[in-house]
Amino acid sequence: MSGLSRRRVIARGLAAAAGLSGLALAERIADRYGLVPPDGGGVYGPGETLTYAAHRLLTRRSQAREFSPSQISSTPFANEVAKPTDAFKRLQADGFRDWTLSVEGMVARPASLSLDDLRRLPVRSQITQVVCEEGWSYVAQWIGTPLFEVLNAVGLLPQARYVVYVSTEPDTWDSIDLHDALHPQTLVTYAMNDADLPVPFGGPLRLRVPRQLGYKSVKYINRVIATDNVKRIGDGKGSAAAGAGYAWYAGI
Ligand SMILES: Nc1nc2c(c(=O)[nH]1)N[C@H]1C(S)=C(S)[C@@H](COP(=O)(O)O)O[C@H]1N2
Ligand SMILES: [Mo]
Repeated sequence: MSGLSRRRVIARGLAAAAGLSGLALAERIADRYGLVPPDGGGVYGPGETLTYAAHRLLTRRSQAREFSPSQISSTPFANEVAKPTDAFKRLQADGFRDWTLSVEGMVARPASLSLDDLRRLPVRSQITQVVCEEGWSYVAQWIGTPLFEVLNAVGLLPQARYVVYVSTEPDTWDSIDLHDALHPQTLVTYAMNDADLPVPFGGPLRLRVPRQLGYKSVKYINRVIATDNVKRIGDGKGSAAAGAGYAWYAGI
């Protein structure tokens, strides 16, 4: 059974067991655990809320699968990206010396971090799979600092519920809830397979969210924004991909 249909069955089972309609169950679970997708009760309606809530309940402590070094793909596939902007090319010509990650929003000490600043934070390396919604995947080693280390460094405020991350690629941004933002496998990644992260794979900086589909792992990030609400950003669906019809929550 595919992950998606398995989740549907689980969600239906939960609803049946509780003797509730989808909407009532979604609301009850969401209320109880604070599991509300940014569009909860809105455009996506109860189906999305229920899938998200059911998946979250079942995977609260789960880790994305990690692989052994011998399983690293010898020919990882870099998906096509938009042509780099002139601003990106200027930064690249200088070895990304001036690349910064701005950390802003609901944080005590907003900061602009260079790649060297990020390299000074605790390092984590993990071998995980990029899984594209189109059906292909590859395994690579990703090296960086957990997003929670960055958020701790700037003092995440208690009101924050989501973390938005923005690419230098126009109209490319996404968001995750705090569960994923603070998860130890969510990595601000600057290296891959023991080398600086190559540009086709998102260099110099990419957020790896290995517990969700590949499109949540946005390349070329230069802004991270902690917020309590994503409704006022873009078209209010929590990400550019969601605006284009993909699920905001893409757990695997
Ligand atoms: N900036 C940016 N990030 C992106 C994309 C993109 O087009 N632009 N594509 C996404 C999609 S759909 C997938 S499946 C993965 C692919 O990662 P890869 O290029 O390392 O295979 O990157 C994601 N991150
Ligand atoms: Mo993808």
